[in-house]
Amino acid sequence: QGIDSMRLFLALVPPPALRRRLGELAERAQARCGGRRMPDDSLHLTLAFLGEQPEPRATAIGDWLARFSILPGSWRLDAWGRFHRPGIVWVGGAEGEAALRDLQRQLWDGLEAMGITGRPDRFAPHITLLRQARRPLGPDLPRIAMTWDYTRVELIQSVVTQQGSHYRPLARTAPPE
Ligand code: 2AM
Repeated sequence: QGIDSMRLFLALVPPPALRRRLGELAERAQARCGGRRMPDDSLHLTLAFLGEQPEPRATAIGDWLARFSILPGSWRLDAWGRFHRPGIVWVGGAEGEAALRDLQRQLWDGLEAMGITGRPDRFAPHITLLRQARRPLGPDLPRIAMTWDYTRVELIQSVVTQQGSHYRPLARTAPPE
């Protein structure tokens, strides 16, 4: 990671009350599955992972995002899930996913118009709670019933350090019209 390049992504960030509830779920999941918990203040839904971008481009993306406002939506969280290779344990849900897919598509249309590549073939909306979990999900995990009402997308820098990565918000979409 060079001094003039930044690792960036676009994400929805849960409001503090939801973040705390997700943090409690992460604690329960870690007791069951092991692995490393995402810090509460890092919990998010990635809409677009941009990878390393030169600093002037980060500024251009931030300016573009600030001129853009999104259609607010609600995502119903009611499911546990797991990606095998990196031992990721996540939460998500089908209700409200279509709107997230539309949002992801719209964001990538704008990013591609700016010359950014990396649009994924598939998009599986999820909130990562654990990484490197070794044990399987089990029936003793709590039932999830939460609603995430979102109104804006943030541009976030992932600063990678020896202690892990931490996230720095750089810009956000305009308030909904
Ligand atoms: P994850 O939570 O499923 O691991 C910041 O790193 C965010 O971007 C994380 O939410 C991570 O998703 C996602 N991310 C990291 N590297 C990625 C990659 N190579 N491709 C797609 N998404 C990535």
